[in-house]
Amino acid sequence: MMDANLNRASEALRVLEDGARFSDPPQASTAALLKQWRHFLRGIVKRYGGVNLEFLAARQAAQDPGRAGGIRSGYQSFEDLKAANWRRLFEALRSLEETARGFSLPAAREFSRLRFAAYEVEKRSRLADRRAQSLNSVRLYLVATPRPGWSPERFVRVVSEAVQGGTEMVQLRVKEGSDRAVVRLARRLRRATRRLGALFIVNDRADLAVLVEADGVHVGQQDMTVADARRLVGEGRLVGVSTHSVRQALAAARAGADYVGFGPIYPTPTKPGRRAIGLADLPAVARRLTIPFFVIGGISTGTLAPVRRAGARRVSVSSAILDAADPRRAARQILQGLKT
Ligand code: TZP
Ligand code: MG
Repeated sequence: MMDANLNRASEALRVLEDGARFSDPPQASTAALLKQWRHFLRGIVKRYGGVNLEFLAARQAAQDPGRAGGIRSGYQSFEDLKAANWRRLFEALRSLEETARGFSLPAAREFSRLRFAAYEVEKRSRLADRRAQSLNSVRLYLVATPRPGWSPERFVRVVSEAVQGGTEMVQLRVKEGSDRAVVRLARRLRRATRRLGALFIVNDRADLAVLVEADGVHVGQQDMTVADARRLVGEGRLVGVSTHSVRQALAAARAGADYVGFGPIYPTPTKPGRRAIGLADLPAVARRLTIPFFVIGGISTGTLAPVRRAGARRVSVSSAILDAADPRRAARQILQGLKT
């Protein structure tokens, strides 16, 4: 049993390490940790009894009744493969723990510690996968700020039309007004986006994002850090970051952001006073960034062609949709421009 389960556990760890390494985006720190554990696992046995060779001598692979069973079912997805191997790891560690209780309590305790640590890492890794997956098909991200004089009803209607036109993610970006009014508006947008199947993000305020059950929070360079935002919204929600240079974009990814906004590419009235950065850095961002990036700032059907040529696949848009005579049509045309 020791031999079989040591193999089972370290093989599961190897599959999971590769799973983390070849995820999109790669989960480098998880891969490194799983590799450490694989070595640590062998070390436990060495430290408490050094009976590796005895285990090996007891191996009877040829007569193992489990051998005949073979492979009965396939995996539907990469996620299934990972989930199955986490289960295999837990089971093997539990079996090692139970078996070791017969000859070394300290070893049993180490197997148990490893199993509990693994529960946490599974959670971290699979939630990161789910967050990445939720962004996978998002091409058009509406940054929504109510216009002066608009009623909440009108604002929600315009955003809903944009979503019906194909907008897959919506950010509520309100820089003034009472918390109470912002929460009320956020709850309305949450309901509308949920009904229409779009992701919903709250700008700046991680606390409000959690409160209204948004899908995430978006922070700027002067707002709370990615780590702090993550601490508040948890691993089940997205954290996005506004970036204005390649360096900032790479730093955001390293800090654990799920996506970045990159810009402003063109001068924009939505962000007065911020210098446009142009297209020059886009190829580098496209090449070097492993998380999704949305170009932002002056994006409209008229500016899609050059940003696409420079490597952008996803866009954030505000005025070209909110101020359009027909927001649904505006969204549809931008999406079309991205896909053709
Ligand atoms: N951050 C950088 S540019 C920008 C933000 C919020 C505004 C984009 O708005 P528009 O109207 O699409 O240029
Ligand atoms: Mg901000």
